[in-house]
Amino acid sequence: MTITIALSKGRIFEETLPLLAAAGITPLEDPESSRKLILPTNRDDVRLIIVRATDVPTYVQYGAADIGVAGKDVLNEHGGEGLYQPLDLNIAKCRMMVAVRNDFDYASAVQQGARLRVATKYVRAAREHFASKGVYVDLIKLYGSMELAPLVGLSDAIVDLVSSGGTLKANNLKAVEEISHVSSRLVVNQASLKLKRSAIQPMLDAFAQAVNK
Ligand code: PRT
Ligand code: MG
Repeated sequence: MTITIALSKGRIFEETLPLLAAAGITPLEDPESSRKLILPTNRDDVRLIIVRATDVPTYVQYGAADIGVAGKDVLNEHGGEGLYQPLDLNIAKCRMMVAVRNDFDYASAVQQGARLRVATKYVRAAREHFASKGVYVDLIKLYGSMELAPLVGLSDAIVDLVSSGGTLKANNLKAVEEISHVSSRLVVNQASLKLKRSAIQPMLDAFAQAVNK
């Protein structure tokens, strides 16, 4: 019985390493230097697959991976179908915010009932947020570098993730509203949990213990 864990490169991989270690799992290669997409671990029965952050829920939903780690931002856009989400890992933390150019008066625009153009990768979260405020928006779907959109006139505002705030600052943007706090969750394929419980449950317990430390 092999357990496949889906992770994305970068911050999620880095911040998941100590949790894997707590479950006795050490990757034998570093995804930053290896070109392999399937990484062996010190355990014969556990392997890692390296996928795009937005694709983690899809691999787990279809059972191509048994377990994965994904941000709440990503899970909310995916919808979470077929995924058991037992644990908030409290890693890769940031906030989802509305941001505009420093010279844009967001409060007056909203108060005057202006129809705002909002560029974002998080169309679902943005739609829910502005609908709940009763603000009319035209959403423009982007796949990255949202910070550019207000600078070149593509949009009035963006919905993006902010951690240090350095990217907004460097691009003369300001955050004007917080939508949610974001961290990453463990996701588990529901069928895997039933069929491979003897291998998966001890991992979940070890992760939970490491998170609560
Ligand atoms: O980068 P790539 O296009 O391959 O994919 P990705 O951006 O989906 O992956 P990755 O690894 O960058 O992000 C994975 C997860 O980390 C996200 O789904 C979030 O849950 C979480 N996370 C935590 C973040 C950030 N912090 C973060 N700061 N994801 C992205 N950012 C970006 C943000 O979009 C903005 O461009 O960092 C920039 C802002 O950072 P500051 O520090 O300048 O505010
Ligand atoms: Mg990124």
